[in-house]
Amino acid sequence: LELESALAQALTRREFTLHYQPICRVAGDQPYLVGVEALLRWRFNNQPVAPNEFIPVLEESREIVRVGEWVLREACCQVRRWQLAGQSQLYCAVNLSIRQLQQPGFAALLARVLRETGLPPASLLLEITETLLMQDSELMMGALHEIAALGVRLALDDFGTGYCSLGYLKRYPLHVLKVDRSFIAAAPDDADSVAISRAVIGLGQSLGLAVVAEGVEHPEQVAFLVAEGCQLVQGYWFSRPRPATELQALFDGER
Ligand code: G
Ligand code: G
Ligand code: MN
Ligand code: NA
Repeated sequence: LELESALAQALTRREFTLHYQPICRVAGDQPYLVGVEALLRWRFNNQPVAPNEFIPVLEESREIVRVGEWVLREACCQVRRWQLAGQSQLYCAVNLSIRQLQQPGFAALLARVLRETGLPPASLLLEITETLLMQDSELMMGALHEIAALGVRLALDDFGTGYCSLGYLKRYPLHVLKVDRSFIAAAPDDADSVAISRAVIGLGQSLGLAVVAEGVEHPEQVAFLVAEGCQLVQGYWFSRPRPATELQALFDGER
C-alpha cells in the first residue's frame, strides 16, 4: 500500500524514465538496428525499483492507464526524434497493459499521440501478452482491430509462457511473435529448448508473423536462431536496455 501511494505521485514527481533496448536483424555480417523496446523504470527514494515489483501494483490500482499514456507519448516522441536525426526506419515497441485496452477510446488516444508526436503509425509496435488475449471479449477484439486499422502493428509478447490457445493467434490481428526468453536461454545446448524454440519460430512463420527472439545473450544463440530462420533478435548479446542518451552511441556506429 505504501508502494501504491508512492506510485500515485511518481508521475508528477517525474520519477519515471524509459530505457530502450535495441532489436536487431542479424542477416548479414553486421547486425543492424531495426527497432527499440521502451521499458519503464522507476526510482523511488533514489533507489531503482524492479519493474516486476511496481508494474503489477500499477495495474492493480489502474494507475497504469495514466502511466501507460505517459510511456506511449514519451517513447513515440523519442523515437520520432531518432528518426528525424537519421534513423528513419527505426520502430518503437511499447508494452501495453490490458487496463489500457479496456479504456473506451484507447484507439482515439493512440491516434492523438501519433499525430502529436509525428511518429508514423507503421513505426509503432504495441506488445501485448497472452493473458490479455485470453479475455476474448468483443471489447478486446474490437480495440485490437481499431489499433490495427490505424496502421499500428501488434506483437504477442513472451509467447509460450501463458495459456493462449493457438486458435487465438489466427483470430487476432497480430503482426509479430516474440519468443519468450525462457526458451532461448538454454539453447542451443539443451535439446528440449531447441525443439521448442524451433517449433515456435516455425509456427510464427507459417502464420505469416515476424518472429523476434528475446533474451539472446550469446553468439551461439544468434547462430542457432539464424540457422532456424529467425533473424530478429533482442537481448544482452547486442545491448541491455539503456537510457536514450546512451543509445545515441549505437546510432553513431558503435557497439
Ligand atoms: O524491463 P524489464 O526489466 O524488467 O521488464 C519487466 C517486465 O515489465 C516485462 O514483462 C515488461 O514487459 C514489463 N514492462 C516494462 N515496461 C513496461 C511498460 O511501459 N508498460 C507495461 N505494461 N509493462 C512494462
Ligand atoms: O516481458 P518483456 O519481454 O517485455 O520484458 C523484457 C525484459 O527482458 C526486460 O526486463 C529486460 O530487461 C529483459 N531482458 C532483455 N534482454 C535480456 C537478456 O538478454 N537476458 C535476460 N535475462 N533478460 C533480458
Ligand atoms: Mn515486451
Ligand atoms: Na518481451
